[in-house]
Amino acid sequence: MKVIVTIPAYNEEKTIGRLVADIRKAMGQTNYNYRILVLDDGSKDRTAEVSKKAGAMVYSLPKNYGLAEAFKTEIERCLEMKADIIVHIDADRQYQASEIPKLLAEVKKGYDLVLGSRFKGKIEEMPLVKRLGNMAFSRVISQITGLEISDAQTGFRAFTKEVAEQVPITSNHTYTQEQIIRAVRHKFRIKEVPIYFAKRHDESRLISNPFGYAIRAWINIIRIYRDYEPLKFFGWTGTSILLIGFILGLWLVYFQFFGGGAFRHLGLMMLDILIITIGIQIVIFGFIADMLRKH
Ligand SMILES: Nc1nc2c(ncn2[C@@H]2O[C@H](COP(=O)(O)OP(=O)(O)O)[C@@H](O)[C@H]2O)c(=O)[nH]1
Ligand SMILES: [Mg+2]
Repeated sequence: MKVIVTIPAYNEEKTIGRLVADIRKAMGQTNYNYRILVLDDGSKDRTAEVSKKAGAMVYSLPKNYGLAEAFKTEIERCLEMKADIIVHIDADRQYQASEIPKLLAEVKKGYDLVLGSRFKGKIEEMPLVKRLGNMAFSRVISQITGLEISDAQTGFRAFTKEVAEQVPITSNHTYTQEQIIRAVRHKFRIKEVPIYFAKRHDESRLISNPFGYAIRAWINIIRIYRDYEPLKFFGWTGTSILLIGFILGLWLVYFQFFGGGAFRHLGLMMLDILIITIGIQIVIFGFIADMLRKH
């Protein structure tokens, strides 16, 4: 069984060396055959150099592609290197390398995707906006998958090569959630394990301001619904618009009989026809999108 521990890193020279050492220590106490791969995403500091010195293999992208693209590359590289199990862990030492064997143990028991859950475990510190964002994402994912997921955005997970091969990651905004949704649809076995989440000692690479994060989180939740529940998404939008058209139509009918004739409000009548047409079209979009939906 070959395990590859893979780390996405963007300008993480301060922590990556110690993380690689932590991983070697934790994995050295097991009898897995393992390798460590740092996916350096166009870092401008000494991330690659420090990682190599600490004993990791390094794959450097020529420029900064962002975390989702880096995650796809990680999976490709790991499969090329014939990994049986892939462990993904963030570079900033917020997740504990010492807990990797705990995740691997669940894979050995037969789970295909094992998620380190911060909310089931312990969180040293997490800003409120992020905490709420994470909880909102997890609720949405639980609802879509019908599986109780407490931490859909965790950056600490272990999965088998079958998950890596069969679960395509296509979106660039929600890859953490996408892997879960698609793994459920492929009938893979998923397990959450409580883990410890430490405070980040310098600033987040992903989130520079909490307000921007909150807006992006909402946009992404809407995109998840659009992509994975298109009939509900367009169906509800279209039906709401139809309802407005219907109410306005009722008022016009009332006006026709009791208020001097609807034709005196020709503009409103035309507007109502327009609203109803738009509503119907959006519902039809829903059916088409449902037919073409990403599985
Ligand atoms: N490949 C890649 N990794 C990134 C990028 N931005 C952040 N990361 C890594 O993603 C992980 C999580 O980032 P972090 O800043 O800790 O996000 P937070 O914990 O959500 O605040 C860390 O390992 C970062 O180095 C990026 O643009 N590309
Ligand atoms: Mg972090």
